[in-house]
Amino acid sequence: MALQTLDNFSIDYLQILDENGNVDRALEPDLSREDLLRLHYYMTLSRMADARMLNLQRQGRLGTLPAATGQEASFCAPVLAIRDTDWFVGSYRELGGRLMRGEPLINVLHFYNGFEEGSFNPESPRTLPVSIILASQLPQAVGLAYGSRLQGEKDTVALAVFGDGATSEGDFHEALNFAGVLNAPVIFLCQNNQYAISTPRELQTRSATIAQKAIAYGIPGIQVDGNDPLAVFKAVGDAVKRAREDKGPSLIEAVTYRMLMHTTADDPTRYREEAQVESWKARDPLVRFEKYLIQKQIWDEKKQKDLEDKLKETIDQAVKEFESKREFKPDAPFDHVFGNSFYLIEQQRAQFLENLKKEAENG
Ligand SMILES: Cc1ncc(C[n+]2csc(CCOP(=O)(O)OP(=O)(O)O)c2C)c(N)n1
Repeated sequence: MALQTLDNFSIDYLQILDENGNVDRALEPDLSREDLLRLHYYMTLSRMADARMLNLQRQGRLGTLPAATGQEASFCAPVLAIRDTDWFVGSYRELGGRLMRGEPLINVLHFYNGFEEGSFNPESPRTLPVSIILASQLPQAVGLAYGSRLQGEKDTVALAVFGDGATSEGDFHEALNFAGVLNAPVIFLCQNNQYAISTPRELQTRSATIAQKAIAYGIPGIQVDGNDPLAVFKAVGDAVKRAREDKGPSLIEAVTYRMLMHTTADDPTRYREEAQVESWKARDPLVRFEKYLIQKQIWDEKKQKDLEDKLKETIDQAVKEFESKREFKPDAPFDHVFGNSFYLIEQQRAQFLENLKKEAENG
């Protein structure tokens, strides 16, 4: 019997705004001036806050933090495509996206200084806190999306964000499988920033793209230029529309680049060439977006300068406030393990407080 071909597949790549600011008019999303400026505001705030936090960390005024510079389009544009009533289920490299979801900058500063209080965001109860355990947030996103439907919310969706390294975790595959089988309204957004700490994308998976992993789970997958805010917005917007119409989950691979270190505890010069970093500088999402806004005649150099001055003040104010309040309950993390008090956790809390006391006594 002759061999039969059971299936063929192809994966699309989407770019709308190229490195030089040229836009494909046929694909250009119809975004209002207000939305475009909002997106630009948060991308710029994210870039400036990242730089400032890195300085604070180097001065010993902040703990370890992950650098977000270069990935602003891939984590801000998706937030523009969802509603406050949708779930945002991220990991730890979505600074501007979280700020867009209403997280105050001071919370970010508290979190990266080790204070659990930074995770508390009453303004946006559907934004989950930072998740450090890779891919662990993905099955939760499926549960939230599926659960919302079961509870009668007709058009709520969940946006789940993770890195390329997270796709090697079992949780990623379990989440995609469950989402497919349950037809859960989830958008899986992979920020492929080329590295998982020092592991390059090529050593992460033998698949030519991460997007094609969707095929195995029977859901749509697309690769987009992750430094093109218009392409990211369109791909996420299309996936959100499908999810709201009960057409199920999607996987989007946003191809981007981590311009700086993995975290402040990392030295990227040990595993990647400067020439590679330079080549990605030419694809900077902010430079490209500003060219686009200038072409549309809604932006200019003076507005840029005024915005940067204003954001500097906003950041200064948040840092000042952050540094004026440093006294927190040291055992706060024990409060949030379970909804109710649990004796084993209480035993550990008591031991932890006892140890702290001893340390203080011993100087
Ligand atoms: C389950 C698990 N294993 C290992 C780690 C340690 N770790 C933290 S970040 C990281 C790399 C993650 O890379 P990627 O998913 O590509 O995201 P990126 O940091 O590049 O944004 C690793 C291995 C972890 N946090 N969780």
